[in-house]
Amino acid sequence: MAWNPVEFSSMPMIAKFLKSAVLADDYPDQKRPEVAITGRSNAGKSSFINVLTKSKIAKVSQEPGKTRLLNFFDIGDFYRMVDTPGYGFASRSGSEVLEWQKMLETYLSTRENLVGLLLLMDIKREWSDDEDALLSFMNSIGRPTMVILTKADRLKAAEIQRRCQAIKKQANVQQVWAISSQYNTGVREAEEYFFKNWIKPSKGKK
Ligand SMILES: Nc1nc2c(ncn2[C@@H]2O[C@H](COP(=O)(O)OP(=O)(O)OP(=O)(O)O)[C@@H](O)[C@H]2O)c(=O)[nH]1
Ligand SMILES: [Mg+2]
Repeated sequence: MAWNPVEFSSMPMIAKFLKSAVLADDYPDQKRPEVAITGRSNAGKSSFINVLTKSKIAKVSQEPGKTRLLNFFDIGDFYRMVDTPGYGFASRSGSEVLEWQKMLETYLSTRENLVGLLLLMDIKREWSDDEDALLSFMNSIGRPTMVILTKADRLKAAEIQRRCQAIKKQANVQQVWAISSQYNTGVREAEEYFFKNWIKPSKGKK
């Protein structure tokens, strides 16, 4: 692999939009490790990418469910972030849901440079069958997932702790991350975790 990871730095890395794709033939090259980001429509995926990169690169939706494509962003020189369309958007037709599922599952299961998935959900929502299906799918293909609880600024500290414990139990995971993109809390910690655990170790894999 033609890239040299550096130590994790607290400096935000410059982000560059690379391309959008639906079909595997249109994905960019696999020269860098990729971290995919998914979650229900309106979960805060694009806001998370923006705060991570201190930019406005990912569009924040006024209208939920607008992103219909896989959007690839280069983050610094080291890795890529892939913003995926939100799921669970009720006004979508059945065939649209199936197309979405096929697009996402194809990407997740065939992309060799995918190092892990960030599964975002609003901290006030309940863990649902949709999140469960995604996490099980990632487990079944042997790729790691981080459960990230967004919009933590809407709750008091004690309630954040309670929600974290409850979702850890429901999702059956060891750890969850509570963040606020609005106030930039918890975001660096989440990035540091996936950088150190997923991106750095992928050095020299290929
Ligand atoms: N209070 C609060 N609001 C947030 C936060 N993050 C996102 N939002 C708001 O939630 C809404 C949805 O945010 P997006 O980042 O567009 O969500 P998304 O998951 O990319 O949505 P889709 O692309 O439609 O799937 C916007 O109105 C954001 O301003 C947060 O940390 N705190
Ligand atoms: Mg979005």
